Amino acid sequence: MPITPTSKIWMDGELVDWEAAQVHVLTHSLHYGTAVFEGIRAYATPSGPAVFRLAEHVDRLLRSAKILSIEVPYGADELVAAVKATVAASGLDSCYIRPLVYLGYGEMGLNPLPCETRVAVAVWPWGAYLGEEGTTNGIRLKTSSWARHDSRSLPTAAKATGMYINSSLAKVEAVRAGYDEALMCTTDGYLAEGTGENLFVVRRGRLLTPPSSGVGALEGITADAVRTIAVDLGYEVVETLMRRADVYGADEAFLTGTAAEVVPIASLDDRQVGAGCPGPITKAIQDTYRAAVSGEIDRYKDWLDHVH
Ligand code: PPE
Repeated sequence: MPITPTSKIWMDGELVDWEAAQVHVLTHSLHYGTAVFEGIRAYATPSGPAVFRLAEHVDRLLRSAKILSIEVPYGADELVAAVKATVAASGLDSCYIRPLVYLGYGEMGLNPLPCETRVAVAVWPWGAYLGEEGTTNGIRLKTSSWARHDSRSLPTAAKATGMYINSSLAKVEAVRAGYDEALMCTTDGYLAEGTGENLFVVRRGRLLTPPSSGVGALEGITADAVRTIAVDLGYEVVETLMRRADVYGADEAFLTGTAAEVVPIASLDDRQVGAGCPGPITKAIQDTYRAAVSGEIDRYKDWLDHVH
């Protein structure tokens, strides 16, 4: 999806022109994938643009950095302010927000410890990540031949750039085969997550989701919101290990993520999921999520951090 430039990018403490946000080709993170990042969204609300669960995203960014032994020269409050300043400078009502903590130019070699940490925040307008059609009518999913990386090889709780090679391989395989998205499993064949989304399966009125740390899935902030919404709507949510056939036989299934939001799964490996897409529970959660991020539900107003 092409990026539409906005006016400013926050870089190491100041807002610089979009075109001026450049790095040297010998930037450490470019060579070894030693960076951590976040994906956040700001939404239009009746009281202006608001960032969804900003504090939680900044918290996860700092935790990811800690896991990789990257020292971040800014505290949570400064990063929250940086995100809001970048959104405000864009003049946009809604946008995608990409904070990036990376190791800069100056040192080379695998030891990251002597490297200087740099921080950037960029924002741009981003529509439906898996397409409008997918969001409305459901996506076609394919089980990937690439296993999700094992937590003994990579710290799956960290949202680190290098780890996304795994997701990219799975995505390319799925797209080349004519599917919208890949579903990745552990090396033992348990369902983990999409390339950039968490998984929910609906069976007999209950929501089932894989245990994040057990299967090497990212602990999604959207997934957490969806669990709260589901419980508020009266549905039970259960963490359980599942296999691909559990999706083949599901009543409904959907993916969640900041970029993707709530996306129904129409089929997995060419087996239609449930009776039609989206199913009623998926639809109710999707509608409630959309209303929540738009500031239309009082109960979820704490999730919104207003920019102005
Ligand atoms: N799993 C993975 C692997 C993942 O990358 C994401 C977010 C999630 C689950 C859902 O997490 P959360 O956003 O906290 O609900 N993926 C981000 C990056 C997407 C991209 O293409 O880049 C996102 O949605 O912003």
